[in-house]
Amino acid sequence: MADKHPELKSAKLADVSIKRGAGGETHQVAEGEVASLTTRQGVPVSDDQNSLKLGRRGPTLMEDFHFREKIFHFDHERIPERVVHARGFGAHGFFETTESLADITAADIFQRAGEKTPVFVRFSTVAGNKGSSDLARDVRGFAVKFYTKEGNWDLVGNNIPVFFIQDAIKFPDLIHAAKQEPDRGFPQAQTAHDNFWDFISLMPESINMALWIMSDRTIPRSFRFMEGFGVHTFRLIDAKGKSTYVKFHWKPKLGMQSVVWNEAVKLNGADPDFHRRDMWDAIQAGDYPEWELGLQLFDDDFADKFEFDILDATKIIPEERVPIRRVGRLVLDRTVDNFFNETEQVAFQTGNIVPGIDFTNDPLLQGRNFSYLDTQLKRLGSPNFNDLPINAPKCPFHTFQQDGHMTLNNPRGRANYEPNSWGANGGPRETPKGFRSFPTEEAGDKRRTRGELFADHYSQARQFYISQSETEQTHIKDAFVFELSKVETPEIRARVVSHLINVDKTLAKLVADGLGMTLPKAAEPARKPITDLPPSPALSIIKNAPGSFKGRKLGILVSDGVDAALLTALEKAAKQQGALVELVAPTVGGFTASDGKQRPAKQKVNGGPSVLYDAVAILVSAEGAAQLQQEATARDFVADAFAHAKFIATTEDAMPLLEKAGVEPDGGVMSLGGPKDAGRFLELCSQLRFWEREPKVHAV
Ligand code: HDE
Repeated sequence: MADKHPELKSAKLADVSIKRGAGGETHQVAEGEVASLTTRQGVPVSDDQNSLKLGRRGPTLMEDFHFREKIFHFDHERIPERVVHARGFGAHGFFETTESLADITAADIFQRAGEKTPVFVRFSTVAGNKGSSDLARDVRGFAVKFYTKEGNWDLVGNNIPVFFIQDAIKFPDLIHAAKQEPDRGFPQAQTAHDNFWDFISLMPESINMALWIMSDRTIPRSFRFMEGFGVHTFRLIDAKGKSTYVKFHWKPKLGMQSVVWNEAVKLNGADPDFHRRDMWDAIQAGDYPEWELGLQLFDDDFADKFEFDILDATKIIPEERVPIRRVGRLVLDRTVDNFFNETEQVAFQTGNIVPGIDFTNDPLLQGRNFSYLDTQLKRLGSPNFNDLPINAPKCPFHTFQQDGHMTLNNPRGRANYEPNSWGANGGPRETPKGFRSFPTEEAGDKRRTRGELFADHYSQARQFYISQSETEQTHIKDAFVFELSKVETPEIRARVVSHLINVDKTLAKLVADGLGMTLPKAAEPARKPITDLPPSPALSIIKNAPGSFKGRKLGILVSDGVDAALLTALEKAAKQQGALVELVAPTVGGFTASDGKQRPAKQKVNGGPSVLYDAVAILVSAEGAAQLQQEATARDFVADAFAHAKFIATTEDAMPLLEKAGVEPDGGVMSLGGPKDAGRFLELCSQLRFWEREPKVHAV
């Protein structure tokens, strides 16, 4: 990988020392060439260790401009975090158009197959503050900025294709209810509290989304293993002005995968940065995360026939009804140089669209178009935030906008208005190729109202539920029981269950049983639910498993005396599958394998619990097993892997540790007779989890 900071190359850490002179003054010594430290004015600094004082033990002097500048800047380092999606992680990459869509849209980005457009993508959680943990049960943001040749297009989506509310006017209420309760300032990054479920239970339009957020979609294994959605219906406009409706989908190349709830809870402690680290590591290792862009294209005829309103963001169009056409790929191949510059200062806006793409009247989207511009000004503090390199278009741009805080790009020359009569020196002019809104005819009374079909609140929630595998249905039930058990007001619990009865009676009954309450009366539906929508298998994660362990991580627990040939064979087999391996040992300094060779470990056992891995191998020697049996963290390593339905490889020597951890060997536990079995174990791992075990261990 190219060195991003060649100027620092010659200064190795060990080469730098701080020498303190007899008078307390210091100077830094570095071998080789390094840049001199200066103030922001470029004045070289001789001493960055001591403020300027009157006398050796005297007061600090006001004239110390270097100290004043340094502290002033530090005091102003923070900008307001995003009200929602505060915790995020971004990366650079490209979008490659794989199929020309010239017959459907004039958007420049979709004209030429094979063309690559630079992108910046930011993934996020919604509810937690900037410092919250990655594995919160939450929707994930999936925001993509395409730097196209005709301007920036932002597709600011989520990893769930529906939303909680139908009208943007309810967004502040939704977010207030989800975030910390205002009197106490907690709970952080979780919806398992009264206010959230109070709001949901009073807003039946959110019930479809409630099913989605209680599913495994909200605890993804990492950003690399989740889908993304534009959510709203947009328009594509061709060169002649014809409109086609579109819904945008991102399909992860490695397939979808989630963790189980008990694992998520433990991951938040073991590695609160689990998702951002995963993305960073994958890109650094050259395993570039990749998605395909899929389009669902349809016309007014379909929209008129469809059971739901295509402007209602609480509904999907099942893939089985309108198939997905894959037209491009998104590859993330570069980590940021600086988190703040790029990930924090990136300003996405739904209003950033380009010729050939247009909005619809989805009332949520309309409200978003107002909100994002507003929020960026608040966050970034100047109307010139678009001049930050991460936000500026990569195509030429010319406006008559000028001045304001932090101006970098003022118009050149005399003309700063239009029209003007300065001819060729008069600055930019309008162009017939410029953006044109699709000319829909709009008429009607001015009212606070919604389309009639928006009143259907339960039909698609039911469709989502019946589309899940049995394991996933159990997870949904368990998640409702978990969250509602944290709700202290019994009436709120009952109100949520009263809605679930309209979704699926069995689910409602199971949740009520889990809460130890009797089944309440069903809520009164605003519109009669449709109960015969067919299942949509595309909505299940497990039914669409990739059948590969590629991109996943195998954790191998080792000790002195580990069988070197077996270890090497497992490492090789994992590599062949495109999986990563991490060694976990009693000490991070390493272990001596059976061939007498000393090898380093990546983790000490208490810092590398099995929740960090997708499958584990316990290869400890007989002595290692005897020693580790005494350690709770080693027993947890094994017991958790078992409880989280992971595939476990073991040896006869290691078995006492497994027994002590309560493992009862089943089809997901494989005893390795020798190196020849390594390949078979990795094949087993391609099923990702041994779900048959789950009903027996029931780790929820
Ligand atoms: Fe957002 N949303 N949102 N949202 N949203 C923000 O903009 C808002 C909605 C989404 O990585 C804010 O820059 C309103 C749906 C993502 O920087 C803010 C409504 C979807 C991100 C805002 C919605 C999203 C945001 C806060 C209701 C999925 C993070 C900071 C109409 C399709 C982007 C910011 C990033 C961020 C407003 C609903 C996705 C306040 C008013 C639906 C991925 O402007």
